Amino acid sequence: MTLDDKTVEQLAAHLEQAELNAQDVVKITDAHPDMDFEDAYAIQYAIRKAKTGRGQKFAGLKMGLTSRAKMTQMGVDTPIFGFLMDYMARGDGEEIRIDELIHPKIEPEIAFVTKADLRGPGCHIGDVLVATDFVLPSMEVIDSRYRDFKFDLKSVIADNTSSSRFVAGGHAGDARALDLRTLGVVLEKNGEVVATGAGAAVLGHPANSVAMLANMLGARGEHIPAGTYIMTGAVTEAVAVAKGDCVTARFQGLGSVSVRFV
Ligand code: OOG
Ligand code: MG
Repeated sequence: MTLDDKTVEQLAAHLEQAELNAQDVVKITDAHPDMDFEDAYAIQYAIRKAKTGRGQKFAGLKMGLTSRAKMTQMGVDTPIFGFLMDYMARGDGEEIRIDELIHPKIEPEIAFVTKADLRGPGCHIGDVLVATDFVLPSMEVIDSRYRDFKFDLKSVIADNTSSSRFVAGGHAGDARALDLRTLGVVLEKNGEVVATGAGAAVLGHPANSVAMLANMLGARGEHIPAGTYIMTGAVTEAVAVAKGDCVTARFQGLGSVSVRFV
């Protein structure tokens, strides 16, 4: 840690205000070039604490930057994790208000729901498959609070990895019966295909993303509790959306999930 508690709290409030007011800000490493990864997660956890302190409910965890497509698009090369809250969730086919967001992008993701605790270090794909209740098609709407969606790893971790909205739909699948590596994903905007990918884009197998999350949490003395909804990271690059756009992600054998921006 290089930041004191007061600065962590101030930066958390600053980033959360940017989120809640849909107002972009300059990346925090500009003013705090020496901050480290511990500082970055401390700010993210302070935002989470502020939200739960106001009575909002924790809804799940997410991994980010787990695919080459995303790492290349954002110019960073290490997976990161963040959290999801109930107010970020939308149902399949529901609307997302664009005026509540800064410059949203959407990305298709394979989500896992666990039925047993997962603990690192040493968590691997086998542990994840045993502990998985089902997988679910989902999409994440990311909305970096940073100007022009430009950031470095520490800034984006502090900003809760750009988490903004998410939607799950389609039908639940059995992670052990499906070949999650070859599972194809097609992203459509207004009826046109805008991106395609397969599960293997996410760290070779999306279950590896859950294992990595358990190991990252394990290093902090935390674990993934049974019953956690986990988004494993975008299968394709993220696609910008505007008012009026309808977006559908089709997942091979698992149906589709849609949202509309109004
Ligand atoms: C960071 C969040 C990345 C993913 O699925 O890769 C992410 C960003 O790109 O703004 O959620
Ligand atoms: Mg994502």
